[in-house]
Amino acid sequence: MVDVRTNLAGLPLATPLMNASGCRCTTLDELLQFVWTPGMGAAVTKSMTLLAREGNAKPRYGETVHGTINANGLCNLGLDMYMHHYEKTLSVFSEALPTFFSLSAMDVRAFEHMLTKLAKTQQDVPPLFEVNVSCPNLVGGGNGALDLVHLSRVLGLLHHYPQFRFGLKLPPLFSMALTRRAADIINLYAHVVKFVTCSNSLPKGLLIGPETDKPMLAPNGGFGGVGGVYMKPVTLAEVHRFRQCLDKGIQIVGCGGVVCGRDVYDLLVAGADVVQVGSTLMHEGPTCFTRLELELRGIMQAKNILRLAQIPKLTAP
Ligand code: RRO
Repeated sequence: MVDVRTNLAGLPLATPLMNASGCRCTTLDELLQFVWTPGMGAAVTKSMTLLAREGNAKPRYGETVHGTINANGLCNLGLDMYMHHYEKTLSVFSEALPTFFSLSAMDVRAFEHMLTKLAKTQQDVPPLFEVNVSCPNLVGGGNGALDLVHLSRVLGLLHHYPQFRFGLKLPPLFSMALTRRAADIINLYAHVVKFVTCSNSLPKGLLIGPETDKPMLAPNGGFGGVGGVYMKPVTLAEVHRFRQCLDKGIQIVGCGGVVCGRDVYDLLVAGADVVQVGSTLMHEGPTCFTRLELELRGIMQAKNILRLAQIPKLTAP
């Protein structure tokens, strides 16, 4: 019998599969759907800010057969509402499905506000957070590239909250030189940063609507974050590069381009410990996890691989 159990930052996971933040995880109803669906090992919320946000004007999401584009603009219910949902409902299911928060903020002070609130509350809060330092779609926002100074400041802040464990969601970096620079900084904070998620959507893409002959998205001149099949080779490369540069104690969450069990398996070979699913979850709904788990098990069984740790890993070139 193939065993696909694993862990993320020490939390036991029934499978290495979870949603990508932003995909069907903004409301309590959406998050509860995950609890009832076999195949998921963990879940993460939509990136949340201190105060609720409406997000960008619609249409802000588009789909083709190869993937998706979005400029959602960080629409979310705000930290207080997610804390309420966790305390009242999600924590009850946390043993069956560990659910953690994705945190986002415009600057380090806003991150500090959120973390102070989480640290001071008497309520039950998740032990683990994915910190999103890569939102590509804010109107008038940055260019979607990683800002190493901002990253260092955020890490300096996380260091003051040793009671929590953190992951960092990064944009695609596209080069070994930049990956090394980012990893050198992150490795200094291995006591609080337990995983790196690579990557957020491909920033500033453009897709044209086949009916309208115009950009699919209204905000930002039609530019948005691209996910799905378009991303798979980028994700494999990001995961492979980060695995070579990060301390062994820092896990990697691969995100981008997973459609079938073979895509999950490939990301595990490239060095991912856990795999997130975005565009496929948007298109197919949460039952994609049931299918992906079965397909992954089938591939492992055919290769006579009985546990995830036995999957052969790529070595450095
Ligand atoms: O809400 C968004 O527009 C968004 C975010 Br915060 C993100 O991290 N990645 C993305 O593709 N969209």
